[in-house]
Amino acid sequence: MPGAILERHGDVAVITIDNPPVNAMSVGVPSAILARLAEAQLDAAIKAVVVRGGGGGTIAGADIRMFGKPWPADEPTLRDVIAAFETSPKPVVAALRGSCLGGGLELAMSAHYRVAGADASVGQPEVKLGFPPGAGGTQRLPRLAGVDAALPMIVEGNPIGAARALEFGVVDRVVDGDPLAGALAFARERVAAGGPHPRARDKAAKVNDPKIFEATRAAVARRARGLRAPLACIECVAAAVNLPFDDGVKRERAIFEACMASPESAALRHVFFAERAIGKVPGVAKDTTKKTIAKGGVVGSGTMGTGIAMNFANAGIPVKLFDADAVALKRCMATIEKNYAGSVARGSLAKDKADKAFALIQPVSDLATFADVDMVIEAVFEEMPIKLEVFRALDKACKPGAILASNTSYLNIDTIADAVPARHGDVLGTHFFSPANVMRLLEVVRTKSVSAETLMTVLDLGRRMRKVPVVAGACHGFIGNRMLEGYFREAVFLLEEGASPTQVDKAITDFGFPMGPFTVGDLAGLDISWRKRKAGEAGRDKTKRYSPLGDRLCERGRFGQKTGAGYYRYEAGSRAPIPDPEVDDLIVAVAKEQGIARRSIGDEEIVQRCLHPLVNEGARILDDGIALRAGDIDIVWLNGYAFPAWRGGPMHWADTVGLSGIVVTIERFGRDHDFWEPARLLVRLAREGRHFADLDKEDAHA
Ligand code: 3H9
Repeated sequence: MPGAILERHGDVAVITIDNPPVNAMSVGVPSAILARLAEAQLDAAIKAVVVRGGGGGTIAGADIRMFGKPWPADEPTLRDVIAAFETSPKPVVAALRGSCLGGGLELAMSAHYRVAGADASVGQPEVKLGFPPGAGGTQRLPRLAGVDAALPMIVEGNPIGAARALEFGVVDRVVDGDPLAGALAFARERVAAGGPHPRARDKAAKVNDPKIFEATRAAVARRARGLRAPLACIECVAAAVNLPFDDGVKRERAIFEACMASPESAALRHVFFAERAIGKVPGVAKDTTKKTIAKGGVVGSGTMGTGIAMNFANAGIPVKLFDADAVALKRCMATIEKNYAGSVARGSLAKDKADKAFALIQPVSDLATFADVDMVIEAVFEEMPIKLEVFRALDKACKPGAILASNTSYLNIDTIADAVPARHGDVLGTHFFSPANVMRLLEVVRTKSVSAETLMTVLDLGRRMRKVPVVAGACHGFIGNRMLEGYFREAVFLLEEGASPTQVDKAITDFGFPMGPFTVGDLAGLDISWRKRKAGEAGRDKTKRYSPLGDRLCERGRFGQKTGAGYYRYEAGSRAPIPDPEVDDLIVAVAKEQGIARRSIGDEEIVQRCLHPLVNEGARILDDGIALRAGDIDIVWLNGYAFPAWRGGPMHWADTVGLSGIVVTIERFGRDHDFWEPARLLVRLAREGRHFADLDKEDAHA
């Protein structure tokens, strides 16, 4: 039962919040804190109160699982605790250790004083969940720290460390080690000095830069397009400046409640839990023993190998980068050096850290040097015979038990594992996304025979590399790229049927993607998929509709941005897409050739035609067991394909649209178009009136 414990340290009562793992303010916690506080107030020997989080000290704020659910009528709330601390006749000192976030910081700011351990951090991350702080955070933080410091903290939601918090006036003292002793000493000092003890509510919220609100609004409009919560946060902080404290709190609460009820917040809360679920593999214990990855190896010094080697180095792991081609290897090391120099110049990496990481990458031209590495990631050409040859060579070069991973986007990883039968349990796929040192998504592809130990080790390594590792089963395109096929296919069909690249791209960016499919295609290079299509031409189902548009563009040398022309044209040195009449003519000619009568197409159809295939294929991927959860698919799309987070990912979005409506639309499109067959799982869920989220809940309770 979550609660709070009271201990007496001489004349100071210490209330320890006891709700592992993060001391969230779940049902039972506010009432327990209030009960302990009442005990302390009644005890005449107690002169002051210290409050802190149990375990590691973290106080993660309100219990996010409770949002959207009714709070029991007879249970006090966090706001009641805040009011009780603030009006306490005995001074209250918050002792901060670990992360003190959201309602945790709101609680701490209602205390008269705050003492933080040097490793503590404080923040108001609520905006990341789609709402502003709702228990006075937007009123107290600007009063303690000033608006110039508080506004970015609340609008961006990033925590700050103890030193910064001291500088801003959010905490009163920073101590080394456990802050309990420091908080006790501080409490006694304040008791000795006598009252009245300061309350955040009595201060004024000072503004240094008179343009700060205007500038922040403009920055939000640029960076957080489509998001309501950052603007709501600005409004709340403005209330701290313009209204008396109690009115500001009321204003904050009204805005908080409206935002909490928004689809944006539901989506972001879904993402919060989906992100935390990805590390859980059904049937595999979380504490499965992991292998030590102290030395890494990368085979292939192309674009992917370059990025992957940097990932090892960035995680502090020495890595050998192999290429038989000395010139390619030299070029790759120069690229890596340039990448690090770029990060230093942009200010995203300190020079000494960049130098340290670069020094961890050792170019090698002999695979025998891999004898001592714990894990190798192969990133050679995406062709099976070449991959098999590399794996056989690695089998000879590497020590027993070394993990051998293939960075493949499409190939059958089981066939690769079969090439090294003695190492079956040690082989799996690691699908990095380009540029591999930047993109956060990592699909960790299971073979039929991979061991739990290897799988959990690689998930762990992914996190060390600061990636978002998602488990995928072996199939063509795994999770993300398998879903992508329908998206691009329909986008091109829409051009033939009457839309323009600009119209399709705009409908998709209006939905919330940063770029539409044709801008993305031009950026990535149209020639890559063209080569793939040519290679697969013999196996293509000729009974189904096929658009030759992409081929025609490439035949004209229009490979995208790199050739100054693709679906759009580009001025030299510019990445801005310009509509091109030559492409419009080509589209009309191709449509005519295919016997397609062009018509006017609405944005709603564009969104449905491009995004319903994602949902449909996602349902098949779930049904086939390729993804463990619908939430995993969402995480893949948020981190690898820039699906707007505030829509929660394709599967969450589908839940909000309604699965039966999606089935109806798919069936309607199926009457006129090839490829539109509703997935079995989608039909079943729609018939049962259920959602993808219901499957994930079943999985979590299994
Ligand atoms: C709020 O406070 C609103 C207020 O303004 C007032 C309202 C009136 N609730 O991340 P981890 C779970 S809104 C419920 O893996 P870490 C998490 O799901 C809140 N559960 O650990 C996971 O569960 P499981 C504002 C929570 O050490 C487990 O704890 N606060 C909450 O890497 C471990 O989490 C935030 O937004 C929660 N608040 O990181 C802070 N927090 O094991 C959100 C965590 O079943 N939390 N869980 O998967 C975090 O940022 C990180 O969890 C934290 C620890 C940094 C604290």
